[in-house]
Order: sequence, then structure tokens, then C-alpha cells
Amino acid sequence: MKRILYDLAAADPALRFSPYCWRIKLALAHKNLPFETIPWRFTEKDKLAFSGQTKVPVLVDGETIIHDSQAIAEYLEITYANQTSLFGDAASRALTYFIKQWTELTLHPVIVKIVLPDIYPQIDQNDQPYFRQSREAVFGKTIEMMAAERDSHLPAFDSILAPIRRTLAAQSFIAGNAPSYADHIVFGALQWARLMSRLTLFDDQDAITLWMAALLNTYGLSQ
Ligand SMILES: N[C@@H](CCC(=O)N[C@@H](CS)C(=O)NCC(=O)O)C(=O)O
Repeated sequence: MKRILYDLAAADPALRFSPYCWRIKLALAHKNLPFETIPWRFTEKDKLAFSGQTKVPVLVDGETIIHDSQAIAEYLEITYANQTSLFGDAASRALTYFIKQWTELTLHPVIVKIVLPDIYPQIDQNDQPYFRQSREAVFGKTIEMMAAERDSHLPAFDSILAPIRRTLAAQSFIAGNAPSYADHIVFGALQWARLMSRLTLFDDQDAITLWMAALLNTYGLSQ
């Protein structure tokens, strides 16, 4: 059975930078499910028409088409219940939901202010007018204004990472001794930042760098 993930790509098709797609790549690997990815660009809406969606991730699992990272993770957990759980018990699942909300409402908004000006030059030329227009409308300022303000957001980014760094000093993964979907969610956000920022956000010995490498290594993934 074919399992295909539509995965956001930059101009370089090997550069995959969606935080939500990264969650799902780790989740699929966690469930030990082989998959292929199709690189997808922001303006290739026609390629997703079969799913009725305009955003990725979209997963095609045999005959089943699922979209939205949370729905995909829940689908994988139920459909492949015999494989290692993504969430753990009911209490861990509830805590994972908090991690999702914290990541999307606290971590992502700071990351985007730092990386958005660096994303623009790296995406496909065909995507650039759409990206500029849509993002400038959301943020109410030009990409160049965001670039000028970028460094002022670095202290906030460091403060937000402090609890992650302190947690990883005491335990191997956010979920404890072994990774779970909580790790996948936070990894997705920081991978987006790490891959797209022109700044070195994490040095080699940073607990975050080591944890990200350990996660990729656990699942035999690269990038
Ligand atoms: N809530 C969705 C968010 C998906 C999302 O925002 N995907 C972005 C890539 S990170 C996208 O496809 N954007 C297309 C666009 O902006 O046109 C999820 O969890 O999957």
C-alpha cells in the first residue's frame, strides 16, 4: 500500500520547512510506517485539489485521504493502534494537547517574526508574490519591515526556549525517556526555525541541538 505525504518545499525541493509536516514525518516514523513525500509549493493548489485542501500536510494512506496535522496524528494513532503510541495514556494525551496549543500560540508567533524574512528568498520564485501578499496582509507590514525588526525578537525567543532547555537538561525527551508526539510538535517548530533562519539559532552544544539530532537519529530521518 502506498503512503504519501504532501510536504512543503522551498525552491530547493530537498528543503522541507513546514512545522506541521515535520510533526507528521516524525509521527509516521514513530509508528514505523514507510512513506514517500511529494514536494509541494504554496501556489500548487491544483496538486491538492483531489483532497479538497489548500494547505499541507495532506496524507494519502492507501484509499484514505486525511488533512490537518492533528487529525492525521489521531488517525495514525487509531489506525495503527498496534504500533507504539504517539500520545501515551489519557493524562499524557491531554498534556500533549497543551503542548500543541503552547507551540502554536506562543512559540510559532515568535519564530515567524524571526524567520519570515529569511523564508521569502528561499521559496520558489512562483511562490514569492503569493507569499509576500498573503503574509504582509496578515502581519500588516512589509517583509522588509519585518527584516528590520527581526533582531528585536531574539530575546523573547531565548526566554521561550528556557523551559525546553531546562527540561532537556533533566531528561532525554520532552515526553521523558522516549520521544512522543509532544516532542514531534516542538521539534517541528524548531526545525522550521533552524532550517530557514540565516542566523545560527542553536549552537552545536545547545541541549536543543542535541535533542533534535537524537530525535532524527531515533527515527533514521535526516535534515
Ligand atoms: N492546522 C493545520 C495548519 C497547516 C498549515 O498552516 N500549513 C501551511 C504550511 S506550514 C500551508 O500549507 N500553507 C499554505 C498557504 O499558506 O497557502 C495543520 O495542523 O495541519
